[in-house]
This record gives sequence, structure tokens and C-alpha cells, in this order.
Amino acid sequence: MTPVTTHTTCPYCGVGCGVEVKSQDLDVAPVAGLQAHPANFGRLCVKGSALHETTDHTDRLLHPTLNGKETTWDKAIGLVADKMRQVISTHGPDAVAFYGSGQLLTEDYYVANKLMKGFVGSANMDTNSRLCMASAVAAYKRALGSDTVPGSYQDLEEADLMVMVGSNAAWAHPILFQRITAAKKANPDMKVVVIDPRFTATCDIADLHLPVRPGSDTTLFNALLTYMHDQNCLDNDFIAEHCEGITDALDAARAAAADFADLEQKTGVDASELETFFSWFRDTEKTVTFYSQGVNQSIDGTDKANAIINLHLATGRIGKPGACPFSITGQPNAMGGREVGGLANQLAAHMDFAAEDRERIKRFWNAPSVAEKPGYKAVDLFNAVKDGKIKFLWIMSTNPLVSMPDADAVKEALKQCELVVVSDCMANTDTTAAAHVLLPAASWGEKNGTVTNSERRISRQRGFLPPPGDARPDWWIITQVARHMGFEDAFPYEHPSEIFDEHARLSAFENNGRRDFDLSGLTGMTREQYDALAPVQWPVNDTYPEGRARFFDDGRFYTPSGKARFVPINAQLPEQDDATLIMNTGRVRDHWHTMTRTAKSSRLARHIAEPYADFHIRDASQRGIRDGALVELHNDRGQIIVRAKVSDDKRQRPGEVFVPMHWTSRYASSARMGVLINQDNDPVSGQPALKISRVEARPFDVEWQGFVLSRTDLGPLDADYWAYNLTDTGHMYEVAHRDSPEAFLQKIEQSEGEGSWLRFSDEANHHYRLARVVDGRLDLVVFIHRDYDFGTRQWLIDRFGDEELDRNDRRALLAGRAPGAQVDKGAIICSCFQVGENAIKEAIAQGADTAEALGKALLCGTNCGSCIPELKTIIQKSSVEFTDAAKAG
Ligand SMILES: Nc1nc2c(c(=O)[nH]1)N[C@H]1C(S)=C(S)[C@@H](COP(=O)(O)OP(=O)(O)OC[C@H]3O[C@@H](n4cnc5c(=O)[nH]c(N)nc54)[C@H](O)[C@@H]3O)O[C@H]1N2
Ligand SMILES: Nc1nc2c(c(=O)[nH]1)N[C@H]1C(S)=C(S)[C@@H](COP(=O)(O)OP(=O)(O)OC[C@H]3O[C@@H](n4cnc5c(=O)[nH]c(N)nc54)[C@H](O)[C@@H]3O)O[C@H]1N2
Ligand code: SF4
Ligand SMILES: [Mo]
Repeated sequence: MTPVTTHTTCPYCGVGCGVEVKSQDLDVAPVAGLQAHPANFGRLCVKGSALHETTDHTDRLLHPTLNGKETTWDKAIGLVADKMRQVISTHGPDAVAFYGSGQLLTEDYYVANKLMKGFVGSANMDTNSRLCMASAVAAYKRALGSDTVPGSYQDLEEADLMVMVGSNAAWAHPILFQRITAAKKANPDMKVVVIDPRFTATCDIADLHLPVRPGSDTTLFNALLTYMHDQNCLDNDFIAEHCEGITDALDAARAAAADFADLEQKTGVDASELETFFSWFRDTEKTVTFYSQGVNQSIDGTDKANAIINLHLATGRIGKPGACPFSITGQPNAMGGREVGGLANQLAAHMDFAAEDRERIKRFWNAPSVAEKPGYKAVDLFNAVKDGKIKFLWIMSTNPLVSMPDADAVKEALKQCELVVVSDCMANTDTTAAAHVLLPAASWGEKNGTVTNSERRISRQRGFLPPPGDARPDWWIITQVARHMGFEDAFPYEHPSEIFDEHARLSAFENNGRRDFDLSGLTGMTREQYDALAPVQWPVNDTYPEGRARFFDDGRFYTPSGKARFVPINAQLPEQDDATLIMNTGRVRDHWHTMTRTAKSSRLARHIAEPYADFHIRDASQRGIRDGALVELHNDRGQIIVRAKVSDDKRQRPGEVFVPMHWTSRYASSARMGVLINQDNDPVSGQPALKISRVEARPFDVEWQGFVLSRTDLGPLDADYWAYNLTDTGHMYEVAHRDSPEAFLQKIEQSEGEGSWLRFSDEANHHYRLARVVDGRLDLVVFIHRDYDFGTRQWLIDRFGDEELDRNDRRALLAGRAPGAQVDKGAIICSCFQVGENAIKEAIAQGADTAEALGKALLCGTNCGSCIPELKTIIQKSSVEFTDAAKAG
């Protein structure tokens, strides 16, 4: 075969970068950013750059299975369809449910939604987007009358003031962060304000960081609205012509804070910094407010977003270049999900459950029973499963046993369900373990379809690999089940282009400019035209044949009156409770959600190797928690064990602890942080408050700690704590235990594989070092200490790569390093060039004290640039160390 070049879209975040892939058969060359794609213009972040490392077939789900036994597609489809029919006829349509994902392609999503809402006749199709942007959707609809993202990425570059609220874009939307960084460089007047309880990597470009008390955003934005009013800086013409409800909104806003001193007390931010922010906002017409999960995942997420939108309406900063409220989406196809109606409170194509919408959809689909009312939202949906109201559940492309709040309750709920079906690409996730039927889905690189990014831009995902085993695209699987249920006529699809065409026609059907979402210009495409579709922003219609970059430039909104609505916000602050810690959760730079994909890349795995909790030094010392030691976080619902990171800087506010969301039972002994989160959710949107849970923390004292390196994946280890990582040459575990090491070592030594052993032991100190060599190659290494030594392993990892250990190296195995001066790389900071912290520190010591100089010396930060904020932090910290040392000397 000759190499093939494919233009496709990154399957990770909502930036939606174009990717160029060169592949030959199953070999995929390192990918590159697509120059022509308007989201990234050729750039890719670390995760995107590592995509080719994630396309292998390890851990893939290859065949349909029933109760753990392989079966055929025919049998699996028959079983799923028959069970659905039986449950529907015995208990009614609301006894079945689908739980989907913003990682399905639009075509997959459309078919699932159509089956549930038009043919089963229930709206019990909800999605992980409920956990992600349901509040943003609800807020847009309350204010604008439609779920419309007003602006484009270009507006981020044209803004003079970027207010980033509850967004760590440096890690979560890296290419947008780079575009904003570049725009700021080009426009020295541009200011960036970051509003986040934590000092994150995004603060690297902040002129001002407001470390707000969690949950105080509505108070802050209400106070800002009052300030703008009192300073006579509202756009009264815009308000009069294009908005309604300002009086009530202003009245409600005024109650938020009496003055700056009161606001300081309520938000925890210095009055002088608040004043600075307010004056910048007052004086800057071109303002974009860019918001993400610190807004959405709150008990009042919809109110938070509306408080932001109120400000933009009141100042007329919407529909203009460089000015809009911009909700940024997380998943690659969160927007596509909104378009097809993937949330349980939507029908399809931006239509709801109004009689007129239902009728229209019924006619278009020729559907027997269109759902009459909204279905269960995620939290209620799983509770309904637990209560036995839902008896059939089909989970597609999401891992709720990790990502849902109260994750153990979800696990219990699935045990109550008569039939749990899971479609996934991976065989071993927490959720696949809880399923009766597993359906193998095709993965990125094997699927064809479309996704929509945060700026409403539709891009093609194009396949370049054959799906392994029996894996099939999701749309195909759902179509087969629908046909088996007797709906052959309505589900005739043989190719995703046919589904896209129907989706586009539905958006255009009896639209006449009434609905924002309109793809009439993309209907009737041939398969070739669909294959060649260039990225385009919706709507695409007669008025906007090339797509529309900016909505509301005409001052017309999708409400009955055509005017935008102010929403009065009654700001509420979370209760103060100094006895417990607030657990905040979110993302790290190099992992994606439950790690099913990113854990396959050793370079991504090395940025942050273990689940952790970030503590402020005050809270840590009060509890006897040391930096680098293990810690247990617990509450009534459960507990997790992670590594403590303690700092005295602004990284973490006192009283709060941050835990990444990524680690699962596949990758760590006990780090599913979802078990600690309660079910509190926003009363308007139903989105869970994933950023605030109450927890306590205590040291997790162990007898010993260590690490295991192995050529083969050893699966879960029999120890109180372990965390797994892939290395360049094999598998690595951090491990710790409360019992003596002998039993653990015995199990390891008995693990399969003959070979010769090298051993060192000092029982009194629990100090053991073992190495097994098989056929001249290193096969297994275990290092155990009472007090853990974190260094000395890169050399060992490299030895696993040797075809044959040389004699000197073999002798040095138990020392953990070669005779001579190998310097351990330390934590990998630059994933692209595998540059470790130790090398960076050494280069800084030799005078490379800017990110550019480090790039010249070591190449770090010169490819995707995602690590530049961290390079700067290391430089900053290192110079502090020097100063201290100089003082001491
Ligand atoms: N590397 C990586 N990138 C990703 C993902 C990933 O898994 N890994 N996932 C993607 C997805 S689906 C999503 S939804 C996005 C999420 O992207 P982001 O929302 O940017 O990421 P998070 O880390 O979830 O949370 C953002 C910030 O909200 C802050 N926050 C918490 N509480 C509050 C509060 O009360 N007020 C304010 N103002 N801020 C608060 C947190 O401290 C955190 O820094 O990322 C996308 N990109
Ligand atoms: N505490 C806390 N919890 C959170 C969050 C948080 O910030 N804090 N964030 C929330 C947010 S914003 C999100 S988006 C969710 C994400 O949480 P999840 O959606 O649960 O996480 P993923 O790991 O993305 O799960 C995707 C699953 O689909 C599989 N998959 C990938 N591609 C395909 C495909 O094409 N077809 C099929 N059938 N399967 C596929 C993957 O193998 C994986 O098992 O987590 C939410 N949960
Ligand atoms: S920013 Fe990174 S993860 Fe997001 S789409 Fe672009 S390359 Fe993919
Ligand atoms: Mo998300």
C-alpha cells in the first residue's frame, strides 16, 4: 500500500483543530496540524500531537459480548432490540433510556436521538454534556431565545479585554490559549483577566488574576452591573431597542454587594483588584467574556452565565467584532449534540417540546410517537435506574462510573437495571465492567462524520484506519437496532452522508429564519461533496452561503419579541464551613477525561504520573500532610487516595483542594474522585455542581513505598495504593502499602515468566530491590523503601529497551543507575521533545532564564508551546531558590 494523507479533526477538545494524518495500512506517522483549518492554522497542542500514539489496538473492545462471552452482531442486536421492545410494551417507553456523549459524531448522535425521541416515544436520551455545558445552553436560551454562541474565535483575537471565567484554557483549550497569547503580543493594549479560585497555567498571560471564593461569581458580576449603571456606562440605546427586563435585573443586581469593601468580603478578592477589573471593564468596549466549567459546573451555573450575559447586553457588547459572551465547549462535538437535540430537554435541530415543534418533527420523521415531554436529566436518569423506573439503559461513548457525581451510586444503580448495554471502543473501563452487553465501537481514525466546535464550525472527521475486529461505527450499531425493532423505513442509512443530509434538511424544514440553526445550504450534497466538505460555521443558508461568523449584529434575537432578555439574578453565596475543605475538580494538561486514550501515550502519561490533590500549606500542615506523601480524601460517600502536592503560593486558596478528574480504577487503586461528589445540581439546567464538594483530608500512612517496572501490564496490584503509567519501554506502577512488603513481593515474584533474579534486601528498613532478567532482557524491576526515593528510574526504564543487557548494566540494575553520571530527567515538562524538569533546571542554572532561551538550549516549548507557562513557573521558582541560597551564603 502507498501512504495515504487524510485531513480530519482532533477528537479531543472543543477547539476542533484540523489534523493531517499520513498513514500506511495500520501505521500512522506523527500527525501534523492542518494549515488550512481555521481553528488552528497548522498548530496542535500536546494531546493532538500525540494522536498517532493512541491508534493501536491494545485494550480495544473487539467483539460484541454478552455477560462477558463473545457473541455475534446478529445476536447482540437482536437481544438489545428485543429487550427494548419488551420493556416498552410492559412498562411504557419511559422505562428505557440512552445516555450519550459529546464525543459521538453528529451522525451517531442524530440517529440515537431520532430512535429515542421519535420512535421509542420517550425523551430519556440524555448525555454527558449535561455535566459539561447544560447551564451554558440554558442561559443562552433564557437570554437570547436560542442556544446560539454569538461569536467566533476571531473575536478572541480582536478583543481589547479578555475576561476568562472558570477556564483553564492553557491546559483545556491550548490552541485557543495560544491564539489569545499571540493576539496579546501583537496588541500590547489587550488585557487579560482570569477569574478562578486557583492560580492556573492560564494566569501566565493574565494582567489580573481574581482568586474568587468558589461560587461567588454571581455576586461579582451583579456588583459589576450595578457599578456600570452607577457610572452611567450602560448602552441605553441598545437596551431600549433590543432588550427587555433591565429594571428587574438591575434591582436584583443591587442586592449583591453594598460597596467594594462588602464585595471584598464576599468574593475574597482585594477591593483594589476588584476596582481595577471594574474600571477596565467600564473602559473597554471590545470585551469578550470567555467562560467554561468554573461557571457551568455550579449549583447556580445558569445564573452565573446569565449574570455574564446581562453585562454584555447592558453594554451592547454582543454581535460586534471583539465583543460577546463566549461559552467555550469542552468536547469535540458538544455543539453537534446540541444541534441534534442530545439533551433530554431538547427535541432536535434546536426545537423543543412545544406542540408546534413536536408536530413539525413528527411530520418530518414520519414518526409514530414523538416524545411529549422532556426526559430525565443525567442525575435523575441514574436515580430512576436505581429506583427501578428505568429497566433498559444504553450508554454510548461515555464513562459515567467515573465522571458522574456520586459515582458509586451510579455503580449501584446499574446493578438494579435489567439490561445495561455499553457501546465503547475500549474493553476495560469502569463502565464496561458494569454492562451486560458490550458493543464494540469504531474509534477516532476509523469513523466518518462531522463534529461542530465551539465557534459553530462544522468539520469532517475522516477515517483512515479499518476498525479492528468486529468494531463498527456508532450510527451503524444504532441503525441496526432500530431496524430490528421494526423501523426499517425510518432508518435506511448506509453511509453517514445520508444521515447528515437528513439532519441538514430537518434544520431547514419550515424554518424561514425562525430558528438560528439552519443548514439548508448543506442539503442535497452528494457523497463526494460531503467527503470534501470544508470547515464551515453554521448557519449555512441563502443569507449566509459561506456561513456566519457573528450572530446578533442585526440586533435581532430569537425570542417572541425579537428582543434579548435580561435575567434577574439573585446572587447566593455557598455556606461558609471552615471545618471541611472544598474539593474542586478539573483537568490536567496531558490527559483526556477517563484516560482511555491518553494513557496509551507514554509521553502524555509522563507529564503528571499520579493522581494528586493540591493543598495550600496552611491546610496541609493543620492536618499533618506532607508534600509528596499520600493523602486520603474522604466524606460520607467514600474515599480516595492520592499524592499530596503542597504549596505556599497562590496555586491554591486556603480551605480548598484541587483534584484532577482523570484517574479511574483501571489506572489507580482508589482515585475515582466522582465518588466524593454529591448530587447537587443547578435547578434550571440540571447540571451537577462538580466543582464544589465538601471533603476531609488526612495522611495515608504506609509501611513502605516503591515502584514496579514491568515489560507486561500487570493489571491491578495487590497493594493499598498503586498508580499505573505506560513508559516508552513497558509499564510502570507507583505503589505503597500498609502491610509488610513480603506478601506483595511474593505475588510479584510468582507472576508469570521464568528468568533469573537479582535481589537486594534489608528487611529492617523494608528496603528491597529486585530485578528479573528473561532471555538476557530486563523483564521486571521492583524497588521498595520505607521512605520513598523518587528519582533513579529513567535509566532503568531505558534498559527495558535494550535487546540484550550488557554485563555492566546488569550489575548496575540494583543500583538503579549506570556507573557514571546519568542524570534522571525528572517529571517531563515538554512532552513534544521529552524534556524533563531536571534538564530544565540545569539549563536555567547555566543562564537560560527565559522560555525562549530554554527553547534554544533544549527545544522545549518550541513545538506546540503548551508547556511554556510551566517553563516560566520553573524559571520563576528557580530564581527564588538562587536568591535564597545567595542570602543564606
Ligand atoms: N487536557 C484536557 N483538555 C480538555 C479536557 C480534558 O479532559 N483534558 N476536557 C475537555 C472538556 S470536555 C471540557 S468541558 C473542558 C473544560 O475546560 P475548563 O473549564 O477550562 O477546565 P476545568 O479544569 O474543568 O475547570 C476550569 C477552572 O474552573 C475553576 N473553578 C472552579 N470553581 C470555580 C468557581 O466557583 N468560579 C470560577 N470562576 N472558577 C471556578 C477551576 O479552578 C478550574 O481551574 O476542557 C476540555 N479540554
Ligand atoms: N468531578 C468532575 N467530574 C466531571 C467533570 C469535572 O470537571 N469534574 N467534567 C465533566 C465533563 S465536562 C465531561 S465532558 C465528562 C467526561 O466524562 P466521560 O464522558 O465519562 O469521559 P471519557 O473518558 O471521555 O469517556 C468516553 C468513553 O467513550 C469511549 N469512546 C471514545 N470514542 C468513542 C466512540 O467513537 N464511540 C463509542 N461508543 N465510544 C467511544 C472511550 O473509550 C471512553 O470510555 O466528565 C464530567 N465529569
Ligand atoms: S487544542 Fe489540542 S486537544 Fe484541542 S482540538 Fe486542538 S489539538 Fe486537539
Ligand atoms: Mo466537558
